[in-house]
Amino acid sequence: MKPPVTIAITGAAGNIGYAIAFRIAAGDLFGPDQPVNLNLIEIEPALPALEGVVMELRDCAFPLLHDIVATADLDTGFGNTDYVFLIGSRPRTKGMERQDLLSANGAIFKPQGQAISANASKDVRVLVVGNPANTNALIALHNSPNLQPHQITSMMRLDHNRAISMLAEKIGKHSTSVKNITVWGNHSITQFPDLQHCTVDGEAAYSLIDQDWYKHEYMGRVQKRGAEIIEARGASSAASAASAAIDHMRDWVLGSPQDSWVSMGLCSAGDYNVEKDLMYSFPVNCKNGNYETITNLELNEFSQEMIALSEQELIKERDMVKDLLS
Ligand code: NAX
Repeated sequence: MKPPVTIAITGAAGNIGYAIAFRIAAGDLFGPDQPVNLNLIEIEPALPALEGVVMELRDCAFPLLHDIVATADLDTGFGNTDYVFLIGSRPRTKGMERQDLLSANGAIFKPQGQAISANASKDVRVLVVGNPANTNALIALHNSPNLQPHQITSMMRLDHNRAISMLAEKIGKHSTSVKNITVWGNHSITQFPDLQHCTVDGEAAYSLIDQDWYKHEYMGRVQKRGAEIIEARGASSAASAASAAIDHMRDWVLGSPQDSWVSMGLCSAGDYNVEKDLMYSFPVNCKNGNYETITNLELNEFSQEMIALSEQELIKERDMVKDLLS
């Protein structure tokens, strides 16, 4: 057996936290030969509920699960962590403007970035799930002086997986037939599920679908899937979000399938004319513990317009939190 790795999860008593902790402890993240320690982080009022999660984790007697820390203290929670899932965030409440939401979350992700920078292992990898995920990730990044930009990413994998499964369903194929979908941009309704380079069993997706369906049904359904789930379940996506977070981190660390690419929110280096220093979703391949942006795709006019639209939204979000970006 390998020595355990330490994984921190914020918002661990919440919906997604509750779903992801058990899957990680069961070995779904790094496989059946990788023991794990879990550092579960919550706000003070949620610590009693978190204690219940800890009891259940212990009751599973997971062979791979070693130490469990449950805490509201960030220095303790991020101490020596190798992998971090930043899931807990401030939800939008009635009457709250986007600016208020961004500021409220800034108050969370700034100290978390600082605490990760001060306490986590040097090679820590951080995935931000809590919304607005891309801009929260940017705030965390700007407040983590000891981390390199490539160590913090934001989650677009749920959107990516949704885009794959909805296309597969439409064409009557299995999701594994679908390759090279990108969901560009922000985790919001400006995200762009792009089928220009996508293939299904080797055939161009563009030749299998009707452009009208693509632009007027499919895109909107992917973009608004979160709302569709809330309508049906009376609660937001939790198991699928946890699953996507595991997919994202696993691929980042162990490598993504090399016959396709995945979508990840990362700090823009200016590829595809996306302004630098925005957390923006690009197509990437992951290998040897790193991700590499696919930079050579030709984009048609429609794709370019959609990519720029989401970029504009992220620039506005960044402007709203500029006081938090050091
Ligand atoms: P819940 O409200 O069920 O749980 C959030 C938990 O975070 C709560 O237990 C709360 O006490 C805790 N929390 C709040 N502030 C905290 C802080 N400063 N430190 C530690 N914990 C804190 O929400 P849940 O359904 O689990 O969703 C979590 C976040 O994921 C939300 O922001 C949600 O919008 C976002 N999502 C992001 C997705 C993505 O694709 N990027 C998809 C799923 C999800 O909607």
